[in-house]
Amino acid sequence: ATALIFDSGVGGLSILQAVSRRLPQLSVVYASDNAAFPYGTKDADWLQQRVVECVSAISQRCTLDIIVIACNTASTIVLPSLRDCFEIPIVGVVPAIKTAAQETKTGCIGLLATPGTVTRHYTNQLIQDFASHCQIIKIGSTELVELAEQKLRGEQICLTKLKAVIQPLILQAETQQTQSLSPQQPDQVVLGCTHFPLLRQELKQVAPDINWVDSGIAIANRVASLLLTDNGAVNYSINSENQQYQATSHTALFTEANQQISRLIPALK
Ligand code: DGN
Repeated sequence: ATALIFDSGVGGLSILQAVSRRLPQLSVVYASDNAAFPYGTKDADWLQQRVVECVSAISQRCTLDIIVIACNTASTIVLPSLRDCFEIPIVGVVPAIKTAAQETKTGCIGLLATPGTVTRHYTNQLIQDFASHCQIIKIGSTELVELAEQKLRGEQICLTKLKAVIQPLILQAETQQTQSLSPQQPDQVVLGCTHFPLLRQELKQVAPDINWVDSGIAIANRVASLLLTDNGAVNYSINSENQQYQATSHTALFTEANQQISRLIPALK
């Protein structure tokens, strides 16, 4: 069996990493629509059509058994159209609001995602359904997405830039600390963009008291449950050449990114 893992850029590699750990021998096609990067600022209707077009084009070139939209920005709008077009399982990645809302001790959680994701109806519905008892600080940032891309290109990351983006979360924490009681301090922050777990080390460095919550392991478990048979037998083929990279623009970056991600694995826990 072959899984497609799809994102606008390198963010989906954080999902690929979790999936590959759970199912080490799964054959994976990682596809990046880097010609249309970044997705976070694109119009929702345009994006919906674009993702369906890309996935359709890939599915004509390889036989797919499961599709993982490893992008929150796309998943919050495109899953119903994809399910209309394909009969194989479609797994989407959406912000782990439910987990953060369950884990918070302070009653305040953060959502760090793209400008698209923080404003989507889908996201607001998640908040209403699972976190209506929490205070939420939402930050939509394209800058962090760029920083993650830079990191995977092997470039130096500017921590001052990163800190400036997440300042509302830290400020909140610092203000509350000085007042010594902290019912509204964000202790759980959702990484609602698949690029952001790639910056986990830097985020921890800048805000060590925050627990950064992502969906990687949950997605890997979901993929495994869809690919493993009821008695736990492996329902996918073993393939030594089990990862390939495709992109709508040049692909060199992805070969590099893949090497980078191997080096990052210990840091990503
Ligand atoms: N990695 C994507 C996400 O999870 O939303 C979006 C990145 C982008 O293209 N802005």
